[in-house]
Amino acid sequence: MSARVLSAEFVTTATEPKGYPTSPAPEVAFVGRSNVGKSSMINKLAMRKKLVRVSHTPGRTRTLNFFDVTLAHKGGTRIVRLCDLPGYGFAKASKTDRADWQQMIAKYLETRRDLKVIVTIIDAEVGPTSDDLKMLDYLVAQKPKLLVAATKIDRINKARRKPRVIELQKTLELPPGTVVGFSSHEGIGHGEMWDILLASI
Ligand SMILES: Nc1nc2c(ncn2[C@@H]2O[C@H](COP(=O)(O)OP(=O)(O)OP(=O)(O)O)[C@@H](O)[C@H]2O)c(=O)[nH]1
Ligand SMILES: [Mg+2]
Repeated sequence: MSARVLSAEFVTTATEPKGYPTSPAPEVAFVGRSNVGKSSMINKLAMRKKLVRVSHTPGRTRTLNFFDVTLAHKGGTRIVRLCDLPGYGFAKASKTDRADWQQMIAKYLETRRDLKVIVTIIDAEVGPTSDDLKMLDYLVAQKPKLLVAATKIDRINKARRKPRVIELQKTLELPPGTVVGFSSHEGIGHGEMWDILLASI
């Protein structure tokens, strides 16, 4: 990994544009099914164990949460803002909750000017669910660059990890290099992810 995390801090929580952070910083958003491992991924990328709360009950994250990570990169310092979004496909959520969620996420993803990359997280072992595919269809039509993280890859046999990432990339019909194998638990893929993110913002 060519970058080194110097510090990470919570910035703010928001549900509407008027609550978004106002200081300029390139932003990366993390979307994915409830419980897929979004918050864990942000902790791993920030090199912090408890920057974001990781939940055992799905559907815990209900708002947009912003975090600033400062990195040493190529002799300079860069700040990247990470946005943790509530997960989709939470079975117990009410219809109204789902509609609120959709509106909150769509408004953010479609209007946020500083948003440079959207990381869609799928479960490496399970592969894309129908909800994931719907989300990806919607996201490829958006402006920011799209990256897919196949997380919990620690659950796959070591020898099968690389072929699985290539298989997922082909299934999703995405260009090579846009699917990254990741594990928050075993620390796989965060260097590669930072390299791609820093090259894209
Ligand atoms: N094996 C394995 N488990 C993981 C990994 N990342 C997260 N988990 C587990 O998956 C569960 C959900 O993790 P979170 O990071 O809270 O998931 P989330 O997507 O933020 O969930 P919501 O906020 O509820 O949408 C927790 O029990 C984590 O310990 C991983 O890389 N490998
Ligand atoms: Mg979460």
